[in-house]
Amino acid sequence: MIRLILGDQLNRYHTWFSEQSEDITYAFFECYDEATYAPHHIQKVVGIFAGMRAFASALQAQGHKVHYGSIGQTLPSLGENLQKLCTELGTQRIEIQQPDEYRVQEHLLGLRENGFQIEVCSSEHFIADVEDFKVQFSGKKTLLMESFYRRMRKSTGIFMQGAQPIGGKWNYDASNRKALPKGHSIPPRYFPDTDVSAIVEDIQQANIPTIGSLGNPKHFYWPTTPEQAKDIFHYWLEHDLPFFGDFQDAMARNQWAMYHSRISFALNTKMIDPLWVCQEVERAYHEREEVSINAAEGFIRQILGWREFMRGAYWMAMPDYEDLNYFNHNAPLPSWFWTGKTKMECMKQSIGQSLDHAYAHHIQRLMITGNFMLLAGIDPSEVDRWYLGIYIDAFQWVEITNTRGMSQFADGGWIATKPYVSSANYIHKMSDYCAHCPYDRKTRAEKNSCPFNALYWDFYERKEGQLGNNPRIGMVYRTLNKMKDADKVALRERARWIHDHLENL
Ligand code: FAD
Ligand code: DLZ
Ligand code: SF4
Repeated sequence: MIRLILGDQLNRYHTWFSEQSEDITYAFFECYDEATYAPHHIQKVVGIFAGMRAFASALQAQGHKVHYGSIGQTLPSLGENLQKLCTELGTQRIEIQQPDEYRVQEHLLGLRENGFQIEVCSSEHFIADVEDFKVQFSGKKTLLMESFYRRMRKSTGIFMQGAQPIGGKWNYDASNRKALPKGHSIPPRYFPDTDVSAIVEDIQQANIPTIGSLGNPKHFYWPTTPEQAKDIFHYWLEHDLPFFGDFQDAMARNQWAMYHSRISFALNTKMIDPLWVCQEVERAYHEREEVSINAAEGFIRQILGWREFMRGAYWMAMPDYEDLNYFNHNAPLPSWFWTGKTKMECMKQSIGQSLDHAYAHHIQRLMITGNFMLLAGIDPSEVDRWYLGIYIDAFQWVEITNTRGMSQFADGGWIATKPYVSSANYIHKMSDYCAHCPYDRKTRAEKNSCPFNALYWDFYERKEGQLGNNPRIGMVYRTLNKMKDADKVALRERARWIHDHLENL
């Protein structure tokens, strides 16, 4: 029998590995189709291959039988590789862990049509049950993360005191919106250090097209083993958690991770366990005075709440979700998204660091790049393609729900209760970007006015038919209605110019 291990199934504590048998071959395939279904960042491909190779070696060292197909030696697709291995081993039986992506699930289950016996078991990673999620939200026009999150707190007992939330409130988000004070310096971060030169060579020889840069291949700084992932997390827990709450939404030039944990890659590849992470944060809250309730609850909410919520939404909505486009947006993505070469400082910083590190934190993804893409009317499929390729933590279940749903409102408000757009006001409040930008954040319709300003008002004006009844944005329409006609005309003209010159911003 073959047991397939996908690049995002690096869970060493899976019950599969508690038994050892000569009849079981654990199979890993680095393959062209998986490495290229999106324009992947080099750090993402390297990180996944390095994680797979380390896991395969660990299993071998424990005495398990392993078949490892390195890139360059494999056939293009997972299915072709599996069929070939089945022939070699003289078996038709393949066990898989539930894949996280619809595309991969369909591809693997499709092998049944060729006579293969495919058994599916749990990946033993996620906390929530997808079927319960579907029951909770069946028939709902809008999914409410908050109600899901409270259920999760109650069912796991995480951050609870009996039946009540610790501190008496479920959610401390309102305390998590501070900008960095002037002169605040962020201490150095902890990074693992792995030599990935051999993997980089293999990727180059196999002609895998990638985007972004790698840095020094002798010092790869994303985790490739559970031990490294735990080291990053524990360092963050000790040094950064106390600041995480207050500055969760803050942005600063040349600070690519701020106080964020950088554990999404390790979580999504299942190197570490999400429930354990939440328990460790809760323990730190109880044991250390400097860990505030808004920091601890805010972090737990991201994992026990948002991450599990997005997974439930994904499996409830796929495959139709891939085609939703509520606003019928169809503009192409400006080419500078692949180079970072724009005059807009906020975009230059957010895209530049994404290309350099395969990472941007949540507010950069939502309120800088995503904000701009929605205001500019970019085709959501192009938006998805960019996010799915560029971020080291991007796997479709958590990418598309955040991008097409949360950020682009392409599902008409199923995941997000309002579009996440802003003018320069918000960006200026939360960052130092505007102070270093050639555009004027204060004006709306001048030649050098910040592009976000005209695009923002014009977006709401044009979408009134689709958004006008949303109570969460009544204030915007009241302000818009009070605007002088001449100002509106000027805004429309400036917005039109921007839409026509997206390439040149
Ligand atoms: P921290 O800020 O330290 O948060 C801790 C953990 O909480 C994260 O590691 C992550 O597992 C979880 N988390 C936080 N927010 C979310 C969220 N909205 N959805 C799901 N989990 C969350 N996250 C991904 O893992 N993969 C993606 O492809 C992805 N694409 C995104 C696209 C857009 C447009 C937006 C707005 C957000 C996206 N996110 C995605 C969510 C979030 O931005 C990242 O999880 C986070 O930036 C990862 O960095 P971190 O580990 O330092 O996070
Ligand atoms: C993302 C990725 C990449 C780049 N390469 C591989 C690979 O070569 N082999 C593999 O098994 N998985 C890879 N992955 C992850 C999968 O493409 C896919 O995104 C996840 O398994 C879906 O949950
Ligand atoms: Fe971004 Fe506008 Fe601020 Fe420039 S002025 S950094 S474009 S928000």
